Parts: sequence; C-alpha cells; structure tokens
Amino acid sequence: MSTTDQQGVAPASPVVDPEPDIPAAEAPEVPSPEAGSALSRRGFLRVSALAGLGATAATVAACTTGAAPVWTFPPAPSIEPLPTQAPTAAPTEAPTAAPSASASPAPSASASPAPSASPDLGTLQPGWTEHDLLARWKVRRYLGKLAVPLASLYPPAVTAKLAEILGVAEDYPELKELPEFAQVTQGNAPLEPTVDGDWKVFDLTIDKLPAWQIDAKTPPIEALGYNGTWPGPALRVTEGDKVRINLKNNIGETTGTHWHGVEPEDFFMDGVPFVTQLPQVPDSVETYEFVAKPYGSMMYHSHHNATYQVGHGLLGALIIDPKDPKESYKEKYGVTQEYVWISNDSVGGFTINGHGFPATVPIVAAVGERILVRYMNEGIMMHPWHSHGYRQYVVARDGAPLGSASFYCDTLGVNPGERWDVIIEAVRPGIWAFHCHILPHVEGPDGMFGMVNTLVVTPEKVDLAPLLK
Ligand SMILES: [Cu+2]
Repeated sequence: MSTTDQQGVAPASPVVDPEPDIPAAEAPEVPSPEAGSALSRRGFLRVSALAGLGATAATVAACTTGAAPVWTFPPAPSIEPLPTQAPTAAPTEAPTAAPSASASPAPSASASPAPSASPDLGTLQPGWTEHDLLARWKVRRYLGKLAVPLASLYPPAVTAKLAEILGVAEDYPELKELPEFAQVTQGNAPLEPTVDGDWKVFDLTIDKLPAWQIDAKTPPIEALGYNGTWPGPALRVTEGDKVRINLKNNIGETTGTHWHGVEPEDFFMDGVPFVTQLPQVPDSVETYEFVAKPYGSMMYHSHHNATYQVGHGLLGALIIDPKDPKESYKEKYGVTQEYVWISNDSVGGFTINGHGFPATVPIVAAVGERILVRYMNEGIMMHPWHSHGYRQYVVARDGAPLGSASFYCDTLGVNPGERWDVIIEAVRPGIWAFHCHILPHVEGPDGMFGMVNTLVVTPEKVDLAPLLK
C-alpha cells in the first residue's frame, strides 16, 4: 500500500519531527533533494534520443520536494556518477522468441506459472542463455513504461547504464506498456467508514474472485477476497474508536472473521467459529463490534477453514493509529510514506499483497524521505525480508512499539501471524532490490518471481500518477 501511488492508498501527510528517535549517531548521510535533478533530465534526453523515446521522456512529471525537512541532515555528498558503458557486443546467436519448456521451472508453489503468450524477449548477448532473456523480461515487465522516465531522474551516466541494463535500445514492447503492478487489481485500498452515532462502520463483502491475477501474464487463479480484492481494503481507525464491521458472506460456504491483534472486551467478537460464534453461513451478514485497542499494525482474516480461505486471499490490514498524535510514526520518526506488505504463500505462490513479481508495487521515494513498511505475514511460513543497500530500523512488533529496543537490520524474519514495522531512510539514490531471502521464494530458472520488489530512491520527488495513464 503506497501512500502516493494511485493503487488505492491512504494519503500521507508531511511530517515533522523535532526529536526523531532514530539514534542520531546512526543516522546516515543524506544528499540534498536538489542533487542531480537538473542533470538527470538532460542525461535522459540524450539516452532517449538515442533510443527514439523522446516523447516518453516528455511525460516525466517530477517536482522538487516540498517544505524543508525539520530533520537536520549532514551536508550533501555528491552523487558519484557511474561509468559510461562500452557499446554492447554484436550478438553471436540467433534471437530466441519464446521460452522453451526446459527453461521453465517445474510447477510448484515456488515457481511462477508459464506465461500464457510468447513474449518478445529480445536478443541473446554473448555469454547469455535463455535464462538471461527471461530474467530481463521480468524486470522489463516490472518497470514497463516507467523505466524511461524513472531512469531520466538520475545523472546522465546512471541513466545510460540503466538503459543498457534493460536493453532500451531494443525498443522492447514493455517500454510502451504499464508496469504490471498497474495492469492488475491492487488491494489495500483505504476504506472510509460511515458514521453511526459514535460508531465507525465498515461494510465489507466476502467474495469469490474467479480470475485473480498474481501477475499480468500468467493465467489467473480462483481466489477469495474482501470487497473484491486480495488483500481486502485497508481499515484504518484511531485507538479508542468504537468500530462496527458488517460482513456479507458471498462465498457459498461458512466463514468467520478474526481481528488479529485487537483486544476486544467482548470475546464473542473474536471471530472464531465454534469457539466464540456459530459459523457465518452463506448469504448472511455478520457484525463485529469492538473498541479499537491497542494501537498498531493489526490484520483481519478468515478464521474458518483457514488453510483454504486465508490461503486463497481472505486477509487484510487493520491499522489502529495511536490516540496521542505524538506517538504516530509521522510525528515520532518523520515518516513521509507508508506501505503495507501482506505476505502469503499458498495458492498464489509467494505473494506480497496478492501479487508476485513482476506485479508487485515498487516503493518509490525521493532522497531524504523516511519510508514505513508494515510487514504482515498471513502465510504458513517465515519470510526474511532483506533490503539491499539499506538497513531497516525496526520500531514495532505486533503493533507494540519497541522503544529503546528498536534496532537496525538488513534482513528481518517475519513469522506467520506477526507484524513488524520498519523505517527506511532513503539516502542513496538508486534502484535497490528488496525481497524475501528464502531463494526458492524469489528466483528460479526464468528469473525473479514471487516475493521480490524494489526500493526506488530518486534524486527528486516524482509523481507516478501521470506516468501510469
Ligand atoms: Cu519467503
């Protein structure tokens, strides 16, 4: 759930933090937001002219960051330009059009299904095998037509190197297509409650999703969701709110809905059939009421036939903001954007928010931003989330603030049922891999898949919305 993209996310407000809790001694150096911005567009125009992509470049919608951050950064270091690459050697093998059966992994939960259409994979380079073409194709699909405008934000040498890595000179089809995360339906859309007296009321449906797309190219699967998406909408309330949630059961079988992490006074609101309630029968509406506490990252999910129902997507985020604004991540740490990553690992393979790479939503941050990621594990196994190039500052577990026990790491194991909140300070521009580090969950003979994403740190703030039309 990004707060800035158009994938249905809660707006984030600018943040102020006179006394951030991230230990000052560990605060990394941050270049100024202005660094590299003027050069970057010139540089890209040069590359795009070479690739015949000037028109795409014109769609870049970038702006400089807004008010000066209250957080005080050290002097800006210069961004070291990357060396210009030598021209690519002429190919020595004939182009390969479609992936062969032998290049695809055997079907399993850890492998992405074979694509349904033969893609244009481009030309084999010296020393490459079909694996390389398939692996590059995944990244081309991930970035789609964002590749050129995003690359253009960096200094010219960086832009040129990114263009070479992706093979932009081939003018491949995905350069004109939406990135896959924008081709598929994304969940986690914020749902505004209605108000009934002093109750905040959420109306949800429990639905069959007959053709849910894990990514845009593999055959859709039969899944389940709340309000038509997996994950369901993000429910957001404030500590102490009286919350009422009405759920209409449209899945043709019984269910029950659990509010994971919430401490309801009335245990009959806990959502466990044959423990705290009778099962919710098809076509009925079940109502749950509780006072929202404690604050933190919570979840909601089916608690009935759960291996099947949660494994198929009956899950969502419930975020309880602290009543005291001073305890919020915005106030406390200067967070400017937040993302929810709900992992699952059953019928759809290894997924973040119901999608596998390349249909995962990238984190896009300008230099100087502080990004909150709320990991939520609704799967059946642990996933160690590894951030390249950055340490994560781990500030809460299961909603409970870690306070002085907060810590830095670059790989954080998140067990089933757990929620961990981490903050990443985006200080070094670049496109950084960010993935589960159980390798069969992320990479195979046809490239990366599953629990893979990136942290894209741009020299200046970029508005993706106009680029996704
Ligand atoms: Cu994993």
